[in-house]
Amino acid sequence: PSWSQERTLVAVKPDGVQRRLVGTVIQRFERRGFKLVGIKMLQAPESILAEHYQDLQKKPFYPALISYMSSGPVVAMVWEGHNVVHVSRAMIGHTDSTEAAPGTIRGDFSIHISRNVIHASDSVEEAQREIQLWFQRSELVNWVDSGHQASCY
Ligand code: DGI
Repeated sequence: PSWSQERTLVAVKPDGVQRRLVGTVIQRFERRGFKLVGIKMLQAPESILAEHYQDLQKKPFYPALISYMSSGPVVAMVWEGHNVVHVSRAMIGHTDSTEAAPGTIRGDFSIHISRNVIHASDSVEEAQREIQLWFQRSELVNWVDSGHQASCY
């Protein structure tokens, strides 16, 4: 088989941190077989949030979105693995928690679009842009998978 070594940006949003869901999120990504190559907790500055959500600036919910995302710390992560961008989107579920299927992170832990627990990049191009926005190159760790856990590699 051929394997893509994609990377994506995942962030546990302030409501997810408040609700102690950081470990659950990490566990789901690890169990799926993805590799954590960067992680940090930060109170996101508005400059990062404005760039992160640049496509939504004209939306009526934008001010509330920025205030929610600034309301407490987030845990930003970079995950690596085969088709990680696509698979992460499936794992987090529909943007609107009401439509998110049970078994997805939003479908299991959220009931409202404005408190939907987690972010994951929605395309390979967006992932590259977002990783550069949230992380310095030196903060990403290129560790080699020994094959102990991911026997399929
Ligand atoms: O990539 P997603 O997070 O799934 O969705 P997105 O990039 O379209 O929107 C970013 C975030 O903005 C989303 O996770 C929650 C919020 N949002 C999107 N649409 C609405 C919204 N919030 C409210 N209150 N109402 C919306 O219609």
